[in-house]
Amino acid sequence: MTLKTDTLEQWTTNQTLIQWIQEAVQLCQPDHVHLCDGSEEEYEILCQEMIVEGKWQRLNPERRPGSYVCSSDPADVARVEERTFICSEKKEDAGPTNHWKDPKEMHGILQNLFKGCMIGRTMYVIPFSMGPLGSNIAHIGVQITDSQYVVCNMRIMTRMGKKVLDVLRNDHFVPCMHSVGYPLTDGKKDIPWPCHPTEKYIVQFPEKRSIWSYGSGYGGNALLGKKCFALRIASVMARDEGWLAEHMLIMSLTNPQGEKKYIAAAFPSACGKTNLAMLTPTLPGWKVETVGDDIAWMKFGEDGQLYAINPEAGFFGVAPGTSMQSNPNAMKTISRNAIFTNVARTDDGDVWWEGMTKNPPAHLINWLNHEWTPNSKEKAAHPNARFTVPASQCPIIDPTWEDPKGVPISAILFGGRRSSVVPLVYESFDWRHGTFLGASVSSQTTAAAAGEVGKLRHDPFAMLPFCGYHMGDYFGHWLNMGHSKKAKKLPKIYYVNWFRQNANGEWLWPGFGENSRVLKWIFERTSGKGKGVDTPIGVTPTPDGLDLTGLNISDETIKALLHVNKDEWKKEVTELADYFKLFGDRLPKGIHDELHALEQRLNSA
Ligand code: SAT
Ligand code: MN
Repeated sequence: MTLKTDTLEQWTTNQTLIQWIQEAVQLCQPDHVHLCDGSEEEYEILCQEMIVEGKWQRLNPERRPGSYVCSSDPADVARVEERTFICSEKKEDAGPTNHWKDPKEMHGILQNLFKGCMIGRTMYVIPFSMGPLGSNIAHIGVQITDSQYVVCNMRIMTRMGKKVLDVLRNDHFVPCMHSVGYPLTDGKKDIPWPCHPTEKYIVQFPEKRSIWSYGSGYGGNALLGKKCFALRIASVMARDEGWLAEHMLIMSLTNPQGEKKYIAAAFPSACGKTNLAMLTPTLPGWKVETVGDDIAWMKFGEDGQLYAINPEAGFFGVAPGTSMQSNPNAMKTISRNAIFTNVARTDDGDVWWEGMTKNPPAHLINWLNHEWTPNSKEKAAHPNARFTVPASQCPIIDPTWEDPKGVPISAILFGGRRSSVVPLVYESFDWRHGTFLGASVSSQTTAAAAGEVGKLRHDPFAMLPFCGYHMGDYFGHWLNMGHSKKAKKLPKIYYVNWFRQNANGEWLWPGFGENSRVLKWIFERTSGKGKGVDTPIGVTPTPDGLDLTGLNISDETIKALLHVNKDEWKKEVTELADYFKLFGDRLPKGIHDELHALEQRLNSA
């Protein structure tokens, strides 16, 4: 088909957009084109279409109104880091932590793959804003896709539709091309989860600020506003324009006196960002409210403080492990208007996953569509099963979460899953040391990415799979932000580890709501209070610095949690020095000096 210019001109005045859509139609050869308006009717029609086509099921409206469940192809369940490329003009600009291909060569590959890739399908065009419409921290993208699943998820995860074009007018947008790579050539029938069985490409062109994704329909591979735009492309924009695009939750903390502070925290995928962002404090009188659970864009404000927005409008959270015990606010958020992917279905038309209730239901249909009982060998839900839900439904959503100015950040936390070595919490000496802490994050891998689970890997700033340029330069950008002329009051930087274990492999710290005790210490430290003790790695709480009232935990356990073992840390330094060699002469001097200073403190202590 061809799409008339008149039709497009009635929809938008943006000539670049019109031309790009026309080129995409020519290349992908869809049967129809649908220009998304973002309305509820449009959403309903697509959901209904997917039900008729056997792709989705409606959940029991009495149990979970407005909600749907679907299962992906078992070969399309997580981000595919091996197939993710940063195609910068020069190889060295992608750096050693990214996969790179020459942009011209990649362009050729993609042209071949996308040729006719939407035959027999509808092409959807989705204008979306990352960030509140009109915020000067927000940016606009337009995604083309042949997946109804993607349209419905994008409607929850971003501000989407007609209202975005009104703001975009003739300005710049990030073009995001996506196809599941399953054309319905020669009348081939559609299947419940179309994707390409083998060919997958998640491609970012940083100089062109464009994204092409082929072959997958799942999460960060397909919802291109999220990791591809809001992190990989945005990190490049942020470097060039002097701001930060980070893999961080944003939350507020209010003390019993009513004083409120905002915190941002970076953890690798599936390490509890959503749980922390929605935490229910066990400490009386303390309150947590949620601004975002995955991504933060931060800019210095007029007053010299760092202000953050959540560029997303929804949560795409890990379902397994989410329960009324671990995260009651998430459970309430997903009580309606949610999309569930790769969870199990109960006999009464609801959903279930491992960890949702203490006792599993006697019978389920699992994510693979198989009959399931508690004796089954298979999992009920895939470990990376997800819910998609509007952030506005969170019972503790912060009243300022859509403030176009953003919220002022007092503390930044880094962390990962570390069963040993790393204490429960420590504070950096200053911004440069804090940047070093971010650079030194390592964590055990999770099911959020395809590959082995539980393996320790370096994940600097929790950005390893999401940094759109050379990681060494990214460290340098963080260091530069610290001496930016605009910076008057920098956030304090912390490293936390909820996952330390004893010799028997048992968690030392109860986690979840009890993490409020650590947050209280951080809150106090940012006010110049809170008792700390200098150690070679940073400032840890004194044993009485943490409020442990009402917590049944022994003195030894607390000691073990806060312990800094010099020999272990000397090994950590050797190992880090080895890792940093990867960045060659692009490792900034500031990071090198911090490593050296840490080594000296360990040797002289
Ligand atoms: O699939 S996503 O990339 O959106 C989730 C994650 O890895 O954090
Ligand atoms: Mn994430």
